[in-house]
Amino acid sequence: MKTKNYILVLLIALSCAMCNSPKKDNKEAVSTEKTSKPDNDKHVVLTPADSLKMVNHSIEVKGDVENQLQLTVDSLKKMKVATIDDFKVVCQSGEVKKDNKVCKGVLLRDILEKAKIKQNGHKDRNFYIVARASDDYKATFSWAEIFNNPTGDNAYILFEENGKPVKNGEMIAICKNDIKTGPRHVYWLKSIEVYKVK
Ligand SMILES: Nc1nc2c(c(=O)[nH]1)N[C@H]1C(S)=C(S)[C@@H](COP(=O)(O)O)O[C@H]1N2
Ligand SMILES: [Mo]
Repeated sequence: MKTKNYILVLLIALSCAMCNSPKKDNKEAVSTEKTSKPDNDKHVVLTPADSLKMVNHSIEVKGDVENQLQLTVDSLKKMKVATIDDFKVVCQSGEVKKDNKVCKGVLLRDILEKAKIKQNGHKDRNFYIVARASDDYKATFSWAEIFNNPTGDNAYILFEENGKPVKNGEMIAICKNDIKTGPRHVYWLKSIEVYKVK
């Protein structure tokens, strides 16, 4: 009787141990494909004709705003224009893509104040702002960065570089105090979109 019980306990223990053993077939899911990945990091150079198709003559300010705006270079020039000195565009890779001596632009904050974010009381502060380009490249800002942080004094919509109209579209979104300025440097700018965090 005693040995029978002993064998029973042993069998139960053994089957439990087997249940907890790691599954072998998980291995496949971890395997990575190194060869077939598209190279999303490359900087595509378009033909002048294709590049021209990306140009917008105005940018739309839309989303959770009281006043939808269509802004042109001319309308930006009528706002408070700032001069930005020595602005470098540095890619995530560390490569310097552009080294501007002087730029002109308007604070993103001034534009958002003109559009008036639809806030429901002073605690309603969880908004994100997307600067979107024609090629669907985009950069994101937060309400707190723009209205309650030094970044608000450094995020601009540029229309002039070194005394000339900007290249690659007519307006560029930038954030001067970013560590790498390439990522939030949005050329072919098409819209500034305000959304509430759901
Ligand atoms: N519309 C748009 N803006 C963009 C990009 C892009 O692909 N499309 N590339 C970004 C990157 S990764 C960098 S480093 C800078 C400079 O890129 P450039 O070398 O293509 O000018 O612009 C940024 N702005
Ligand atoms: Mo980049």
